[in-house]
Amino acid sequence: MPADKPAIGWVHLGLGAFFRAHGAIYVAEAMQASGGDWGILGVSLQSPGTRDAMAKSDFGYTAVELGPDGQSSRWIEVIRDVLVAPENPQAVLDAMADPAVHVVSLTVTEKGYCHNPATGRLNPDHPDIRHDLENPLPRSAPGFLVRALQMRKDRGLRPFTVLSCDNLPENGRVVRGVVLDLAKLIDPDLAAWIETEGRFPATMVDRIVPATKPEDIAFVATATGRADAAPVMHEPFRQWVIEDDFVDGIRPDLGAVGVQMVRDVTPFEHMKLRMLNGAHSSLAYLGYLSGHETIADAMADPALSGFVRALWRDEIIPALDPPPGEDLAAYAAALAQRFSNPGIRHRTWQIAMDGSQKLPQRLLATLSENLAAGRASPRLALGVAAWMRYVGGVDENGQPIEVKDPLAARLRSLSDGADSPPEALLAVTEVFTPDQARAFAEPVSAAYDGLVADGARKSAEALA
Ligand code: CS2
Repeated sequence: MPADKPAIGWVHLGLGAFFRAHGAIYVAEAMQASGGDWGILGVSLQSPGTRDAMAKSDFGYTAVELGPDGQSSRWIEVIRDVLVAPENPQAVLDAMADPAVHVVSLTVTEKGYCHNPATGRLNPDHPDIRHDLENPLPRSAPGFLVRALQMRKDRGLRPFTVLSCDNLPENGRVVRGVVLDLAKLIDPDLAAWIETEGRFPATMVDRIVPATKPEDIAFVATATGRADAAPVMHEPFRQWVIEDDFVDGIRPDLGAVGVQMVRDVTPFEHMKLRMLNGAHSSLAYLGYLSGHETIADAMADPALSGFVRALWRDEIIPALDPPPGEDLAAYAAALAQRFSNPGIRHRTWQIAMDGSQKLPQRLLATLSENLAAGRASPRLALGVAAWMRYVGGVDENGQPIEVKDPLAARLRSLSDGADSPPEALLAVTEVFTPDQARAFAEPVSAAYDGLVADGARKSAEALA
């Protein structure tokens, strides 16, 4: 690499398309605007695919913006290197313990936190956590954070800021909680140091970034004349709201490039998780069951777009406090446009993945608050029931569904063996709290029966 590239100051765990199309671009722009050594070291926690593809172009990549009326491409150079954790976990720890590194960000998806989604606490029986308790070379994201912080403490260094960029409610508090829970089991003094010196700002991240498909790679080669094995495809919109609480205040000048640096992320995060992601998951299950391949296809169907508009208006917005400067009706209208963007081929099947980890923050919190306030919520109940039909593993034409979820096998057997699948699934405590199971029994069972009798499309249309 030429010497004029910035030194590494930031490590990212879980280097997927989302971070490369969102956080990495903001960091690159912040360096252009205000300087600083914020080159990024990417870490893949599982497989070498991204590293191998990116290495061919010295870790530069194309970011393609897919607008409703056409595309534009940019070449992004901010990632300096990519490590594959299972190949050499020590090299990852050494990089994280480097004094020049000040921020470690994560996109490891909901399940990567090894926590119980219903409670937000570390699951000490998770196989990777059990491994990480007994071995100094970790496998899990919490394990890497704790062991690297331990090295920094032992060397007399300051901790790095831990920046969760996953779609979890209070993601800063969740990652802090799992790190502290694990550190306590390893070394209480370490846990006490992290508790007082560590910083875990909460963030709200937003940009629709469908998985890169083989035809996208071919498209980029034709459009740019450059063979790039790892381009990212994204919509024009982007938003990043960050709680401004970094270790010793050290961070790139993100505020200069449109990142909202705020004191309290919670209202932004509720708005985004419940309105964007809640609607996405509802459209994913109802859309898949209705035979729609992508979100844009589902939005082109008046039954589903009418359903989702009514879901926002009557069931989600009434339960939200608008964040400063945001108008929720306008936000919903903008979401409808973003979802309808025909340039974005975001598969319902992709969003349907890992529902057991996503449902609590996307749909269940709103449903419980509405029921407690006496607001009937047939659309939220239908979204939950559609998830139940989906994890049953058979579509409305009797064809198998390839369900991807850490709990897939258990959900399937509970559903198969039950007289009432909704009742059996409501008892899964990783997803539903006992109070929710009680409160949801009637509306979710009614919605489920409707799905069995009438199918997803008709059920949605009746609520459009
Ligand atoms: C989607 C999100 O895959 C999913 O579950 O709902 O990835 C969504 O596209 C992003 O959160 C948008 O910011």
